[in-house]
This record gives sequence, C-alpha cells and structure tokens, in this order.
Amino acid sequence: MPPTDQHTANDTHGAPPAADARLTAFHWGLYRAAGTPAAPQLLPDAGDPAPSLIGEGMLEAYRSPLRVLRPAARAGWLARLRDPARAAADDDRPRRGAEEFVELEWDEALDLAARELSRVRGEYGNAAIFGGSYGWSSAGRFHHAQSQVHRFLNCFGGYVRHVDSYSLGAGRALLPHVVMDMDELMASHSDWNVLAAHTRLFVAFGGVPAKNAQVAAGGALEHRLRPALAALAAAGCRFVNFSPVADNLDAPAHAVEWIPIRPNTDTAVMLALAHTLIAEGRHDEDFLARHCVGFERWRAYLFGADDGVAKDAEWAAALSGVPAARLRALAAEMAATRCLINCAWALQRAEHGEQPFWATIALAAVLGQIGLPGGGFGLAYGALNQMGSPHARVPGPTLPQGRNGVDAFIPVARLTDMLERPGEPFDYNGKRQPYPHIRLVYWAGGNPFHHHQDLNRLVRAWKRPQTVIAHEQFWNAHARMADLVLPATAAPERDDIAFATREPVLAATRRIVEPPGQARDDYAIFAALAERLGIAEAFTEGRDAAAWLAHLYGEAAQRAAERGSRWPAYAEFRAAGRLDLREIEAQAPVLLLADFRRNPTAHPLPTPSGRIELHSATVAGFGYADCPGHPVWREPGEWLGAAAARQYPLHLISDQPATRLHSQLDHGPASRASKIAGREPIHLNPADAAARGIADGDLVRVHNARGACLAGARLDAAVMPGVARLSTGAWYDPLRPGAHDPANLDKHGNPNVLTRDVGSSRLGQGCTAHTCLVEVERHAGPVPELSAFDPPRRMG
Ligand SMILES: Nc1nc2c(c(=O)[nH]1)N[C@H]1C(S)=C(S)[C@@H](COP(=O)(O)OP(=O)(O)OC[C@H]3O[C@@H](n4cnc5c(=O)[nH]c(N)nc54)[C@H](O)[C@@H]3O)O[C@H]1N2
Ligand SMILES: Nc1nc2c(c(=O)[nH]1)N[C@H]1C(S)=C(S)[C@@H](COP(=O)(O)OP(=O)(O)OC[C@H]3O[C@@H](n4cnc5c(=O)[nH]c(N)nc54)[C@H](O)[C@@H]3O)O[C@H]1N2
Ligand SMILES: [Mo]
Repeated sequence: MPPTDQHTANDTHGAPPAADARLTAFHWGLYRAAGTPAAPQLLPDAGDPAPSLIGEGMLEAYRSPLRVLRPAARAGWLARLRDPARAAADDDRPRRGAEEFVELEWDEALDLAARELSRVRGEYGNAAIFGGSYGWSSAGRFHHAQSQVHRFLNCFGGYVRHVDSYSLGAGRALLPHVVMDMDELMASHSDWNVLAAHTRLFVAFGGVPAKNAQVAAGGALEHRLRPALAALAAAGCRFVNFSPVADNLDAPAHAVEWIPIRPNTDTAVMLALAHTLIAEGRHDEDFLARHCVGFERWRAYLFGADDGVAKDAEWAAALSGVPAARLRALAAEMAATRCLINCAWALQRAEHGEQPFWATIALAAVLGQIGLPGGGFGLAYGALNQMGSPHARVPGPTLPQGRNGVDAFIPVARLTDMLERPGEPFDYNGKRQPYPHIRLVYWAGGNPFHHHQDLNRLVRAWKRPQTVIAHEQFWNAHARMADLVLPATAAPERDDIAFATREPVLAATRRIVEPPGQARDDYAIFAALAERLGIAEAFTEGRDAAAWLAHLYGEAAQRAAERGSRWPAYAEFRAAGRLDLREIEAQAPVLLLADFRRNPTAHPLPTPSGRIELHSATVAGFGYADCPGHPVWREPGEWLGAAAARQYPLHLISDQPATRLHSQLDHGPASRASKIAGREPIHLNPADAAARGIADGDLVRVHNARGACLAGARLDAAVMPGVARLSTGAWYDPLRPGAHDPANLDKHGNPNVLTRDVGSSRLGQGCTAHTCLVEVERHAGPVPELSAFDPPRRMG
C-alpha cells in the first residue's frame, strides 16, 4: 500500500516490543526508552563503554516548543503563490528571512510545493532546481533525509547536486591522485589493536579528539576512542601533538607532549621534517624507489631548486613558531622508532587544505614505514568513531537514490558562488564548467545557516532563488530563511534501522514517542508530493515505510549471504531489537597498505602509476598555481603571518562542538549548560584576554570585515596565544533578521558570520573555515536579548 497524505503510521508488528528492544539511535549513540509514557526518558545502551555527552537530556530538546508543528509559509511567498499575478508587481524575495510565517493545512502546503516544482521545471528545466541539500540529518538508514530528497528529485527528472563534503572537500579531491579514494582509505585504516601493539611514537597534527569521536554517520554505537588511546599509552606509546590548542588529544596527560603551532602552518613543519630526514640520510631510499613516484622532483623543491629556499627546520620555525631544534630532534626520534603520523581533517578545511594531507603522506613515505604495523599515516584517527574500528566493514541497508537526469553539479562548499554567479565558470579537479542558474532550492536534513562560511554573503545570495523549500524539525535559522517549511519527524518518532560502517551492531530502532503536532516523516512528505506529481509509483515502488524497512534489510541480508554470513529473517531481527555483527561477520586485523608494501606490483594502488604519487603528473597537468604537482607550502590569505593580522590579530579556530552535533541539539540541555550568559563560549589565551581587558565570563564582540558576533569569554591556557577558539553550532541569531551587512551582529556566537568563503584551491574547492582572522573586544553598551530559541511569530 503506498503511503497517503496522512502521516503513515509506522508499524509496530503486533505485540508491544519488550522494554529492552525499545531502541532508538542517533549519530551520537544507541539509546533505550525508559521512564513512563508521560515522562519518557532515553538511556544510553548498556553496551556502550563511554556514552556521549551530546545525548544527555536530549528528549527535552525533541519535545521543545521550537519544533515545527505545522506546515508554514513565508507571508510574501504565500501571497505570490496564491496570486501569481502579484509576482511581477512585488518582488518578495528580499524579505526572505524577515517576514512572518503563515501556518497552512498539509493539503495546501503540498499542493503549492508540487505546483512550484512543476512550474520551475516547466519554465527552466530540472537544472534550475538545487537539491544538493547537504547535511547530516538523522541516523536511521531509511529515514535518511538526504537519501530521500535525492531519490525524490531523481524521480522528478533530476536536480543540481553537490560533490564532496564540508568535512573533506580538499582531501576527497586530492587523495585519488596520490594514494586512493578517501572512502577506501578510511575503511582500511589500521585498527586500534594494531596501533596499541606496535606504534611507539604517535605524531599528531590537530590532535585526536574524543569529543569528535562521539559521533559516526549512522550512529557511534560503541564509543571506543578514549580506551584506545589509553591502551596505546599503557603500551608505552608517546604522543606529540602539533596543535593550536592543547586539549584535543585525549590520551593520558603524561604520555602527551603539546607543541603549539600557528594555525595553517602544519605543511611547513611536515616539509621541514622531511627535509631534515633526507638531509641527515635517514630517509628510506628503497621504499621511495619501489613504492613511490616523484621523489626526486619533490626533493628538489624541498632543497630549494624552485625558489632558492631550503624547506629546513629554521625556515619552518619562522613560519610556524615551532623551535627548529625540536623539529630536528623529532625527525630523528621518528626515524628511530615505529611512528604513525596523523593529520586531523580540520587541517584540510583551510586554504591550500590539499597540502597538509599530501605532505602527511609524503613525510610518511620518506620515513618508509607505510604498510608496517603501527607505522605510516592516519587521515584521521579521531575524526569520527569508526576510524580505527576493529569491526568488520559490512555493507548496510541503503535506500537506492536512482539516476539523476541532470549533469550539472557544484563542489559542495561553492553554494554561495553558485547562487551569485550563474553562468560563470569555475575550476574543479581539472575540469572547468559553468555555475547553473538556480530558481528553486529544495533542502531536507541539513542546515546551510549552520554549515556555510561567510553567512552574511549567504543571506544575500539566498534571496536570489524564486523559491526555497525546507523540511525541518526545528525553527532554526534554516527554517526561518525558507519560504515553505514542512515539519519533519525526528528519530525517536520513527521505526528505522540504525547502522554505521564498522560498528558492531545493527539496531532495529522504534518509534518510542509520538511526533509532535502535524510533523510527518520525510518519506511521507515526498510520497505525498510524488502522488501529486504523478511519480508515486517510481518513488514509493508501492511500499510504505514498514515495507521499505523489510525490503532494505532483506537486500542487505542477501548481500551478507553472498559473502557467507547468515543474517536472521527480518521479523526475527525486529523482534530481537538488534543484530550483533561480531558474532556473524568475520574480521581479520586491518593493516593499512600492508599488501601494497609487500608487493607493489601484485597490489598496485588505484593511482595512475599504481604507486604513491609524491609528484602527480595529473595534478601538475591541471596547471593550478594554488595546487601544483607535489606538496608545497603556500601562504594562506589569512594567518598570523599575514599583513591582515595587524588589524585582526587572532586566528579563529571554529572546531566541532563537544556538546552537540553541528547545530543539532544546540537548544538541548548539554549544549545550553556550556554557554556563558546564553552565548557560545570563546576560548582565549589569558594573555590575549588581559591585553584586551577581558575577564573570564565577559561578553565579547568578535569581529572582522565580514561580520561580527557576541560570545562569552572563557580564559583558557589550553589555547595558544594568538588563537581564539569558538566552536561551530550556535544557532545563527542576527540582530536584524534577513539583513546581510557585516554590522548585522549575530547575538549568539556563530563563527560562520566571520569565516571566509573561498575554495581550498582550484583542485578541491573545499571549505576553508579554518583560515580566518578576527579581533575580540569587550562588548560595550546594551546587551541584546538572545532570540535564537524563541519560536518565530506565526499566523493561523
Ligand atoms: N566554521 C566552520 N563551519 C563548518 C565546519 C567547521 O569546521 N567550521 N564543519 C563543516 C562540516 S565538517 C560539516 S559536516 C557541516 C555540518 O553541517 P550540517 O550537516 O548541515 O549540520 P547539522 O546541524 O547536522 O544539520 C542537520 C539539520 O538537519 C535537521 N534534521 C535532523 N534530522 C532530520 C530529519 O530526519 N529530517 C529533516 N528533514 N531534517 C532533519 C536538523 O534539525 C538540522 O537543522 O558543517 C560545516 N561547517
Ligand atoms: N561532538 C561532535 N563531534 C563531531 C562533530 C560535531 O559536530 N560534534 N562533527 C563531525 C564531523 S561532520 C566531522 S567532519 C569531524 C571533523 O573532524 P575535524 O575536522 O578533525 O575536527 P575539528 O574539531 O574541527 O578539528 C580538530 C582539531 O584540529 C585543530 N586545528 C584546527 N586548525 C588547525 C591547524 O591549522 N593546525 C593544527 N595543527 N590543528 C588545527 C582544532 O583545534 C581541533 O582541535 O568531526 C565529527 N565529530
Ligand atoms: Mo563533517
């Protein structure tokens, strides 16, 4: 039976489930329903060794008055849709973000959405619809909003998509030229047990933060990072952490040496370590000759052939602030023991972000320990829970997305450029193509007003499309910037299958609370639209949500059977609540690039040469000055060594937040407990604070030429002088909603009003949030009230 317009009742499969089977999953973990129906609670699953802080008290957030309860339309857009003749007389788009919302019946909301989709397709074609719709949304594999929206738009004829991710834009584009595709690389990282047994020196660039390993896409169901780091330390491993902050390597303190480093200068340090190793004859000539191409070319660069500058320890010390003597000594230590080099993803979320990844691999190649147990490199342990997991890589249930009839795409972080520059060409990974002209934006399961850089620019660009449709759970900035907001259910309100790669269990999650108001599953919304657009059969294939779950599980079980692993029947799985994959999926210890090391001819890499490319003829052939054919140091547009640092002398690190997932649950108890007078904390070195007359707990204004926000000062010796840390995720809360001038103060502390919106290079075009200078001052004058957590005014 295809779903109808009414909220499709999720199946409960007869008898109520046993209490221990009432599971629900989030990216930050697996939870069990407890409490009473009147006062439900979510408790971390008993099997989780270290439950996440993010989930504490979260049901409160899912029940909050900030939920979108009914479909709602921006007043000016609604007037236009109801009376298209108005469109010519009154351009309502500049009022996007500033107008009231009018609540609608579902039928009218769906009719309007379907009509607008058809109109835009008819007048401009499918390539006028942007459905990239980037974002994490929620953990279930069926109710995964991005898969749903992409499948729906594909059935409708296609849409402009995005490639790569905010996480790894530069890295994903680069790595296939150098070693292998990023997904393959992540999946083949040596596991923690291998590291504990062999690694004796762990050199980290950007730490190994337990706060980040709280999550995995699909659910971190067994949090293992802290125990893993403790095991390494207990086995005698030492950690050296190059980082602007001291508190991001969560091994026992006695085992960790912190080396403060100016942000965005890590590549220079890596080049200098390689230079030192080669100059002292400690490089592995055999490995470089048999397993790599381009070493001679790169060595020439390191020794100054291109620019007369030797990339030695003194040179790197001047750029990075790391003493040259420490670099020389460390190079010797690295060569003398089993050493792993880890580079956090954050480092490639910067201008020239391709370089730290490439230089990490090149430095590891010079050491020659790649493919040996516990040696080589990591990209990156700590970024997500699955990195270093000892569990099997099992293909899980996946909703097929179908085929996209539109070829046009953008690198994901070029969103504002696309909206502002239709028809203009952009470069990406050896290709040049025009930005499409977008008339309609459809978004489900992501928050561009969380994730994008230079939000003032985005607000301006966001007023260009004729229509913006969003499925949202909450009245956050993303919903407030839309024309039509369709209320979506949340994980505890749906049956689903929770699964993340290399986690030990597959969980049958359940609806444990009723959806608030008239919220519907994304699937039900798309199914109802598909009905109106005549594509219901293609989109639903005649299945309701319960039938899809059984179908997707069945497909995954079939693939399991093909590799000789027997999964129980679907009904049995749902009744049990979970499937322990450890018992049925075989897993040998993973050892990154061991086969390739043993025999590079029999096990070539998927690069053009089959070997690690220290110089890539392909990349060199693109002719990009900002990403030439081998790892290089290039000065970013903003850093502590730039002229701009005289006006804006602090380098802003907008790292991932410890108390939430991006913007998700910012209004929840764990995140709110971390705020200072309701504002996001900004961590400042005590000396920098003293120089500005700032005391702990003061309200400060953080600003640069792009924007300004309020934040609460936290004096913190774990932040090096010259650096300010303001984590991402505070809900964007501008003083004047919908305005986009740099003086439009964000009252809450969202770092993306400050960050730069330029690509990492023409190769990757990745997000460069970590290349950003700011100034901080005590906030003077009246304190504007926070409004991020007040629902907007709606009319009936
Ligand atoms: N300055 C700076 N900016 C950054 C970064 C940085 O390091 N610094 N990091 C970047 C990175 S790596 C990433 S991945 C991005 C993350 O950016 P996003 O993934 O866009 O951030 P989220 O807050 O997770 O957004 C998810 C949204 O989906 C909604 N949602 C959740 N579940 C559902 C659902 O089932 N259905 C629907 N319809 N909606 C749902 C939530 O309410 C929320 O608004 O941010 C990027 N931005
Ligand atoms: N709790 C929580 N965990 C998360 C997320 C979340 O929102 N909340 N998001 C998840 C997502 S989508 C992703 S992609 C990963 C991201 O994983 P990462 O990108 O690695 O995470 P970040 O926290 O942004 O940065 C890691 C560390 O790098 C440091 N750093 C920043 N710039 C530099 C630099 O130039 N040099 C050096 N040496 N260090 C630098 C920062 O101080 C920070 O401590 O995290 C995931 N984990
Ligand atoms: Mo990410």
